[in-house]
Amino acid sequence: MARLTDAIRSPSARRALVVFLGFALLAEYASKPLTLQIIPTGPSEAYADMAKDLGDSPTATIFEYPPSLLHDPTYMYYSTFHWQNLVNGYAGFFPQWYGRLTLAMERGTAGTDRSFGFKLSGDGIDPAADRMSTPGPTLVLRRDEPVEITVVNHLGERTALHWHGMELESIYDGVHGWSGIDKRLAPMIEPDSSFIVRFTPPRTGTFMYHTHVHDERQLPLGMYGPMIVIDPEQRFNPETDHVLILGRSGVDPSAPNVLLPTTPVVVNGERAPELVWTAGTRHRVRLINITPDDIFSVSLETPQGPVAWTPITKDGAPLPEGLRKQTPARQTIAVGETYDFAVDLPPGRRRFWIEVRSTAGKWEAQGVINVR
Ligand SMILES: [Cu+2]
Repeated sequence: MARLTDAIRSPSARRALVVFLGFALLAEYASKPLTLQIIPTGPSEAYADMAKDLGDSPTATIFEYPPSLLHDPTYMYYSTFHWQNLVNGYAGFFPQWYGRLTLAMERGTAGTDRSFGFKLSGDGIDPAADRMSTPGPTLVLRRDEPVEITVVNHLGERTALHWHGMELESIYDGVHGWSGIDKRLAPMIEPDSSFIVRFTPPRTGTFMYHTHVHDERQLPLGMYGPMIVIDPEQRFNPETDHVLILGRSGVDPSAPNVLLPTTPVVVNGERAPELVWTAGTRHRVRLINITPDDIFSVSLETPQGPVAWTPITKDGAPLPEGLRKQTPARQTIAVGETYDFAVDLPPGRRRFWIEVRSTAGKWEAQGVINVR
């Protein structure tokens, strides 16, 4: 067990942490269990949120990473806090060409349940799709293809955007005043200003982007969205590839900065989504939890019990063959986790339900999947 008892107070301490965690990953690669203790201190608002999240047990466990990612021990540092899979970036190579996207954060009609959303435009995006979406649109990126995303803030309040689970240079990772190295730190994105983010996804899988400022207010207002990475030779097929992203929706006007226990749980932004899947083929389900603070039990139910699915990846890391076993479709999922499953549907019409419950069994949300 390795411990960092010093607070991350200075840029040089942060740099040391990057290197330390790089080596920590190598230790993990050598199959030694490893625990890190991280005590955040710092002036930024996001930092205060993180300190609050850590509470009395600021312990983070380093996860196992596929050997293919360990090109260089200084690449990344990777910690979980109680938010599983929080990646805060690495220092590595930076390609010169980028596919360009603009992700504008927009304010919707005042008084609506969810008044924030995103508009996506740029390379490969149909200009007709230029409308606000809450939660944000699915970003489909290709492995090893550099992308440049201009994040524009039209919210009328400060924000910052985190690329959850993605390995990227630290400064782009959206924890303002903390992501980055030395004096080059991630800025707060002020109203009517923008920040350009550049990265190259190193692996395929399911990720997310989300606000890293005032989570209890901005997340339920819709400041999150799915991000998936596919193989360059693959084509994304929305008919068989489905995101189920869990969040909470809306803020109470009497307490607009606080998450209330009554704030509804939503799946893909809907309280009761209705989906149509094609019969007689294999589907991929990408389960994401980006509520501010929930652990759920999610299942695909029929009156006779759950359907079967096969786990494929966890947090964007492919599962070893031994774990890819067909099992009843029930999964516990904490904040910040992603799970991908394969679901083989036989020919013929049927109908099942996405059921979201608290770990204590309380019903939270339900969607319908019509198979045709
Ligand atoms: Cu995150």
